[in-house]
Amino acid sequence: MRAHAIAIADPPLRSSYGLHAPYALRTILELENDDGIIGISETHGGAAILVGFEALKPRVIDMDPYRLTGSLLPMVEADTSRTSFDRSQTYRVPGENPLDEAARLYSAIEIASLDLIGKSVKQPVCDLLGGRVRDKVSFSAYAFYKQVGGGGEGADAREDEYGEALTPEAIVDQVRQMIETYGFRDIKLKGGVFEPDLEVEAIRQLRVEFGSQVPLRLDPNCAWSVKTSIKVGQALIEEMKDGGYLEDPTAEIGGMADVRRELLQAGISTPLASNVAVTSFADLPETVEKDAVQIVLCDPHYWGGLRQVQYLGKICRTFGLGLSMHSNSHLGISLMAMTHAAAVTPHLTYACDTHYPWQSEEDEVVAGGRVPISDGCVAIPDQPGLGVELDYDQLARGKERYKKCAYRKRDDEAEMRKHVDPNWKRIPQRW
Ligand code: GKR
Ligand code: MG
Repeated sequence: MRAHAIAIADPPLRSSYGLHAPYALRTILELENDDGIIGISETHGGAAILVGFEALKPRVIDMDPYRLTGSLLPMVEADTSRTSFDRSQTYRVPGENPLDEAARLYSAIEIASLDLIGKSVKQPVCDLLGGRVRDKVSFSAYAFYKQVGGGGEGADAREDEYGEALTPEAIVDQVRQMIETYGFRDIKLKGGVFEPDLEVEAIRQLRVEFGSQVPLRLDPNCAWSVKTSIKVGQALIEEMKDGGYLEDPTAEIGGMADVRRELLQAGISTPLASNVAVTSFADLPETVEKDAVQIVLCDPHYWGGLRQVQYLGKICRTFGLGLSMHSNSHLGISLMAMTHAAAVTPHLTYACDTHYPWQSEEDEVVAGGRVPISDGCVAIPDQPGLGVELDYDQLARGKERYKKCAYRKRDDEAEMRKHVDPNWKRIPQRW
């Protein structure tokens, strides 16, 4: 069992959390069996998760990858804690919430085990899990307000492919560029950066430019009060029709339920989605009872792996909820795990999120280069396992970057102060 800490260039993207740092931290996990077959996975990065993997080593070494459920699943099943923080974010410090860490660690081990099994029996991961229900998986264009510049620093700086985007017009240009390159057919805008009226304007301009065939999502990561969320919901009735949604407008299950109730009373049925208020199975009973969220955003990295995403799909279907997929800055191994998860989850009702267009070829650790996205989709390859292998030279470069990088956890607020506004403070409910 080998966990490799890497750093990958990440452009200065904005959100209500602050600003992305020049490097995003990731971890690449390798599990090697007695025959020398290696299974791989990719997950959140930084110092804390490495400590978690190290602590698990004695339980993982000599484990049978076919018997993962019996050996390690209790880690995930114990994950019944309820928290109000955004667990889709950075890996947390060990001890702060051990149950939350458990699902993340288990996910990475499950995915690497499935890759290993797939490679040993020569079957794609999705076909080990009951078989694919789709051969390709749709992803959405993920637009961000953005400062000028590409990712990386100094001699390691990357091209600024997309340029600055701090106005509605620049967001439209960014999305056009992304759609021209990748063929996406859905659009998500990360909001919570500017006055809600300006973000409403950006969504309106996206609708005018791309038409009603292209569903739109807006996600301010809880930066709005209940009142503001309702105002935005009212302002975007037309734009959110036809497969769109408002994602985490406000904080907490109770807050989301208030927004939903008020919108329904006003005759507005725009669905609410979440990867902040709802991040674990333990959140589902209250969510369903209060009709707080109509779409859950799964993510194999922190919901406990691919099988847990399949279970989540079934639960969502049972309770009449939709299912979409969350993402964070990632490389091709994560993209393939997300694609396989989506391929074996029949009740996936929306295109998945991906940050992949924001990462660059120079940092990809997948042998042969970046995973192709065409017509907005990633195809399930015929190769066994996840369908990708590690490029060890590229991995070594990623490890070098990690060594040089000054930080060991994500801190978007600090980056915002450093590069944009020395007095900036994250205000969880800014508007
Ligand atoms: O990359 O800044 C970001 C996003 O805000 C990310 O961290 C979120 O977890 O994309 C995510 C989301 O949908 O909330
Ligand atoms: Mg979100």
